[in-house]
Amino acid sequence: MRGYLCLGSNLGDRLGFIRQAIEGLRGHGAGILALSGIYETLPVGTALPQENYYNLVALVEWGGTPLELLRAAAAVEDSLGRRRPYPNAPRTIDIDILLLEGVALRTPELSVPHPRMEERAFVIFPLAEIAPDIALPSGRHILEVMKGFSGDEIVGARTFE
Ligand code: PH2
Ligand code: MG
Ligand code: MG
Repeated sequence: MRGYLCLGSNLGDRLGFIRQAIEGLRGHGAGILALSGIYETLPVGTALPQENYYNLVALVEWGGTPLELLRAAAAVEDSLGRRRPYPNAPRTIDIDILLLEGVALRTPELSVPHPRMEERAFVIFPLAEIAPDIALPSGRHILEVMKGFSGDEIVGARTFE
């Protein structure tokens, strides 16, 4: 099945962690079909000041189940030294599942589509770059949702690789 993942890093060598995470996902059997650019974004929902994030969205092909993809993503996070001292703590890498073709899942462990994805400019801007034609879970077109953001949370964007 195809799916979209959002990667984020705001601790240490942010670009390096994003690169290593993509390689790690490949190593766990994910096919990487498309990558957005790297978006430098202001941290959202963090109590204390933090470094800006680097965010990127990837289109992947996955041969296993949604839970197996979640476990693969968690294994890559662990391999890159991810720690969880408190909610929304700075992180070397975060890999979130946004959408999976044909999947609607609500469990304590995994919710797909990602319940907050349409509220987040750091998700919608890179997603729109590689999926400018998709309808989002709400039924709204992605470009219409994008127009609702001021763009202030996006500090900059650059091509990747
Ligand atoms: N991830 C969060 C919380 N806040 N802010 C930005 N800009 N980018 C993120 O990836 C991000 C965030 C929780 O995972
Ligand atoms: Mg996240
Ligand atoms: Mg996460």
